[in-house]
Amino acid sequence: MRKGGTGKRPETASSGPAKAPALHILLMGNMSAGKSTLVNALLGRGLLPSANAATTAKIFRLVSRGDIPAGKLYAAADGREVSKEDIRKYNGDGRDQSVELVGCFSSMAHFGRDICLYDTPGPNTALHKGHGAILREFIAGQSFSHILCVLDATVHQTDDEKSLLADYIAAAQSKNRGAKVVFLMNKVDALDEEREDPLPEVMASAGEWLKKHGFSEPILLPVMAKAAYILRAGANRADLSKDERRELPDITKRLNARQGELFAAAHMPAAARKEISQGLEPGFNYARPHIMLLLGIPFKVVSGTWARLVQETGLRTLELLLEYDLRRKIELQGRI
Ligand SMILES: Nc1nc2c(ncn2[C@@H]2O[C@H](COP(=O)(O)OP(=O)(O)OP(=O)(O)O)[C@@H](O)[C@H]2O)c(=O)[nH]1
Ligand SMILES: [Mg+2]
Repeated sequence: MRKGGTGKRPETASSGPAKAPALHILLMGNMSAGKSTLVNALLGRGLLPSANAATTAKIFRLVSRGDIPAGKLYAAADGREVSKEDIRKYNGDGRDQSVELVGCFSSMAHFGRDICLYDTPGPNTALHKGHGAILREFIAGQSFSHILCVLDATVHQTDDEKSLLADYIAAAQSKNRGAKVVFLMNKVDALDEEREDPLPEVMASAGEWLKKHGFSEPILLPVMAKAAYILRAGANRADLSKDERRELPDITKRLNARQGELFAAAHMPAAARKEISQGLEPGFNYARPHIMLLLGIPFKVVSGTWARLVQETGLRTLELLLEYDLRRKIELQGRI
């Protein structure tokens, strides 16, 4: 396992004794489906490498601890803070097969417990045949409470996706009988741009496809990981690239036009839907955060507006679903 770090001491309680994580989330999906972008959205900062090519080359074990400041990541082995550049180097150094980090999914309630998430390489790359083997070996050696499978709405129902379902998701599921499988239909923003299929129809067709491949009554959530990441990183005033900053006005405009459409199109059990809807912000605010910033409106107000926009990306639905399971688990253990 990789240690790494920049030499700075962590200025948080993260250096205290580790608690056993309550959730173990396996994040899987084909190359460029948006797994690492999703993790960056959870972190509120673009720390994990993401690009439109085979990118993640090893297993990233990320423990989320509620008391760590937003946007910070530390090496699990020695508690040293790591930068985006350090992580890029670990990913490319070709030595260890995994990287262990500690950070915080700061928009999620943790109830005093850690959440462990594994970002993995997409197995369907011709150039890096080892990625499939890394993933297979990893699945065989670990136990998971959740299997999150990121599907790409722009390249959906392909042979590669069929083999992802049959060779990897099914393998992880059969090894972890009690694990909850959640499918995320990512990049639904790209579908909208083309104005080809209405979202509910895309989701219905995906649900049928999953059923046909052995996943009956799948939980299936539409998401826009990139928009969620850009909004969160923008709200944290984190290091957005020039292009990402340029995308902000368009993202806010498009999301402002939505009224809970992604949540309505999600497939999930009625009990979870009811509980999640109680955790979502009720109304919707049509103010434009980037304009509010320019007008000098206090940053707290702006970032609250951004949080409501993130809700329209579907990311909050996933977070609340995980919180719901976390709470149930802790209740079962009699610790809440
Ligand atoms: N349009 C759109 N693009 C996205 C979205 N999420 C991610 N992307 C883009 O998809 C590309 C791949 O994203 P990654 O997060 O690197 O994908 P990955 O699944 O981690 O890929 P590997 O690590 O190679 O397996 C990047 O260019 C992202 O900006 C989204 O919601 N919408
Ligand atoms: Mg990746």
